[in-house]
Amino acid sequence: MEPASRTHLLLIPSYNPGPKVYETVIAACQHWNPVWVVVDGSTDGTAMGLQELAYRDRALRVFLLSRNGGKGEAILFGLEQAKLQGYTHVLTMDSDGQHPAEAVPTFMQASIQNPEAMILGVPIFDTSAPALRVKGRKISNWWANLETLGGGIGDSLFGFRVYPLAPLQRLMNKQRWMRRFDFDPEAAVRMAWIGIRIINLPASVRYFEISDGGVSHFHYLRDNILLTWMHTRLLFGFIIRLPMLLARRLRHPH
Ligand SMILES: Nc1nc2c(ncn2[C@@H]2O[C@H](COP(=O)(O)OP(=O)(O)OP(=O)(O)O)[C@@H](O)[C@H]2O)c(=O)[nH]1
Ligand SMILES: [Mg+2]
Repeated sequence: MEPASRTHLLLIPSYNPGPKVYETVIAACQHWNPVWVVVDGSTDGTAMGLQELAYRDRALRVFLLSRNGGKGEAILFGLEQAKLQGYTHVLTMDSDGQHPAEAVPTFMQASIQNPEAMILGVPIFDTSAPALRVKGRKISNWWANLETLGGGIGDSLFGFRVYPLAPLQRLMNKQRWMRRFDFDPEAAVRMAWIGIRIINLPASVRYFEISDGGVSHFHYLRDNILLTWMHTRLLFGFIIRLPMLLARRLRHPH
């Protein structure tokens, strides 16, 4: 087992991922220590199974939330606990096996060498990725780059990232958004606004067939409405911050 990091934590929010979560979490523990899973009111029996894994693996800790609060809410819970334990950075990873556990050490090293920056994963899709989702991301990325005045967000939706803990927790506590699927894009944009440097690193993504344990909770209509509302409020935030963003751009043209 890896010696435990005291600064960098691997945080996995999890909502009804099905049995795929076990191999995901086992792979995570092979590449990092410590690993925390926040079970976000799951009803698929994985809370029990994950607790059993945690009995056997001291690198793993499992938190159970009794009610489903959404991805962002589960991450915020993890941030609060992590702060109490003295961690300074978290790598967020999905529980459904889509993110590459083997890339965790590279992402953590990038963060250890650049602690003031956030490390954003840029997805490398293979042929398993649905075309509609790949196109949808381009729209979200276009908006995110407008909202940050070309701030350099490589991908706005990909949740495989290392965040400096304190600024992320502060900005989440200041407002009540970012609790569901709006977490990933809004976190990237708001962190860029407060001047957190961005480092983009490639990471492979896999989409699994349902027969192979693939699970998605992305509801096309519901979540596109959520994301449209999110970009609307970020656009207002952008307009208010435009003078600041322009001044910053003039000081540091890239
Ligand atoms: N959808 C959803 N995910 C949650 C929630 N709470 C925690 N999560 C976790 O957030 C991560 C992302 O959820 P997914 O449903 O896979 O979303 P996604 O990967 O953006 O969408 P796909 O590309 O369709 O898989 C997973 O690890 C979930 O288990 C929640 O309330 N809803
Ligand atoms: Mg997924």
